[in-house]
Amino acid sequence: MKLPVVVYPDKKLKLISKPVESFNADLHTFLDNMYETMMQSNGIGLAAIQVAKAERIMLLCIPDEEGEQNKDDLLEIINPKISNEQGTIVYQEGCLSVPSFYEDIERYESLTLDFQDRHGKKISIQAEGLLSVAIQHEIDHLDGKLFIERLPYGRRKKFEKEYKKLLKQKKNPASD
Ligand code: QAP
Ligand code: CO
Repeated sequence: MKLPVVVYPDKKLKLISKPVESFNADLHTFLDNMYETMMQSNGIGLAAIQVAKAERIMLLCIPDEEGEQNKDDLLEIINPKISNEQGTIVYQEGCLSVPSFYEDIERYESLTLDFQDRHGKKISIQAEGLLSVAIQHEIDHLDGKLFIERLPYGRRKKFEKEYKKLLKQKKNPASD
């Protein structure tokens, strides 16, 4: 089932998500619904708060060299913690909760991620490049933070102006 995506400026996006404690059938159904929502929305990453659940859950499915998303590459990440952050990378980010806006954001180039899978099993991976960027973007969601909050003042102002115009157009498409 595809779930509705919460979009900025909805205040839910500011909530701090809580750790997952039970790895039960309800969690598995929710993860499957998140996957459907992410794929049908053309996303490569999705945090639970983006579908209104304030729990420390995120999905990532990074495209391969051909730009294809394979279910084999799906990462279901629960209760994540990053460490060993190194280097910097600038990447043009977007977000399903901030539709039609993309901006360059600086992140760590590589990191270690510790998390649990859908059964509660502990997993540790190394990430670099786009995967590292995506992990940091999604963990920000779990901490109530959006990528637009990482923009310098001038670019943030420009965003607010453009985004308000866009929301107005969506409300009243006849005004074009
Ligand atoms: C987060 O973002 C991310 O505006 C995932 O109209 C972004 O999947 C990780 C999307 C950049 C790493 C690098 C955005 C789809 C998808 C839109 C997404 C839109 C349709 C964003
Ligand atoms: Co996002």
